[in-house]
Amino acid sequence: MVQHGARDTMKITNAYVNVTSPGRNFVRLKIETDEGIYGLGDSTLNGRELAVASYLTDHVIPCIIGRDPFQTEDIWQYLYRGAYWRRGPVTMAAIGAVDVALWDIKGKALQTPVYNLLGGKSREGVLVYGHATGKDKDHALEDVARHKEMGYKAVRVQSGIPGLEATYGIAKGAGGYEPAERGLPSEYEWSSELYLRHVPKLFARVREVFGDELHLLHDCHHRLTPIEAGRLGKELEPFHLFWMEDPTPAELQEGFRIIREHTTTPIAVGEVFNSIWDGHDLIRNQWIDYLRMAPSHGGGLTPLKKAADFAELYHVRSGLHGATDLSPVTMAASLHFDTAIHNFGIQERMPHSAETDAVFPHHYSFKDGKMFPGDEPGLGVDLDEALAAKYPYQRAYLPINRKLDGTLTDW
Ligand code: KDG
Ligand code: MG
Repeated sequence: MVQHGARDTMKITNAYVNVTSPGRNFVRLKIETDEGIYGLGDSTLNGRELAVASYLTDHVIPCIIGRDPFQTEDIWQYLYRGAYWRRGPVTMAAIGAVDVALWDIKGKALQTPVYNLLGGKSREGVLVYGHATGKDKDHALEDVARHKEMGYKAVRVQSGIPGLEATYGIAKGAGGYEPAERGLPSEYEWSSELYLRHVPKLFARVREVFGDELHLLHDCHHRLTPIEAGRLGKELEPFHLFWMEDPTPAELQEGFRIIREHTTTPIAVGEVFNSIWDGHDLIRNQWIDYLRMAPSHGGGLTPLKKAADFAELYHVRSGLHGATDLSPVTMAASLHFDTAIHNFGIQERMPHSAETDAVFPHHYSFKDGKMFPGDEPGLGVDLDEALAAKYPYQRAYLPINRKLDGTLTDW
């Protein structure tokens, strides 16, 4: 084997994209090298998968053949600066897949898990939160109890809202919900008035039944105005939430100042960010507490480490997005990252289906409310290509949400 120290330069010889749909769509990049080592990246962009697949196949892969896969920094800058058209979810998901695949290669070549390349272990196991949902308060409470039994120490709680037919983020049958639905986008209805009336009652009940120990989280899915979010945060204060997520859309970063001025409920934001610049003001003004950008959407591990180090200066911790549209490759990359960085907060865990897990065999695991990346060299995740080929892409979208007067919500 080539010694990687004073090593010969390894070369990228081939790369290709695979779109597979074991229950839901995933876009996976494989980068191969002249030493037979390969790396995997995830560029799944929920509802826009084929745009990223084309961006990679048609525009990125031809530019990386022949390069040294150890040059994670230079290749990232080459793809980011070199494109001229910076940022945006499609570009950054594509760059993110390349970057994560290169860290996987580097770890395998050096025979060490990726967390060792990011600073080494800062902790044994990372605290994760699961999703409890129910069509009403009582069903949500049952699901919280189920999560406690599974060992979770932190649970996100969402429930149907009295007066609204259906709400995004609530499981339709038994088990969890799936963010994207096959076919053209379905539509849900929304009323901030009904929602704001309901949520404090939900959390009052959860605390009454489960006491103070359990960490509780809640996702507003960007639907409130800043002043409405301030009101909700204030009303939730007696139930001391771990966080209130995406209270308002973050394009107007200074909107968060209003929320901060009205409540001490901690705020998490960033699952739709694709660059540190999306949250730069939020962080430096200390308007948020947790940054949710994940490696697949945020351009890879290279920029995410910089974002975490910047956030650390302002007491902002990580809370990486981990819904089912982030493939096992991203889950593995996130767990290595969470294990290594100092300002880790919590990691989202929405378990993948058995079909998905079979397509992406992996070494990470869950026990007693924590996840562990495993100690395999690289990321410790693979793709069963033959099995993946049995699940061709199927059109699927995130749903659309309309207010009761028919106009669209922010999301
Ligand atoms: O693709 C979007 C979903 O991942 C997102 O809606 C799920 O809000 C979500 C979350 O917090 O996991
Ligand atoms: Mg969310």
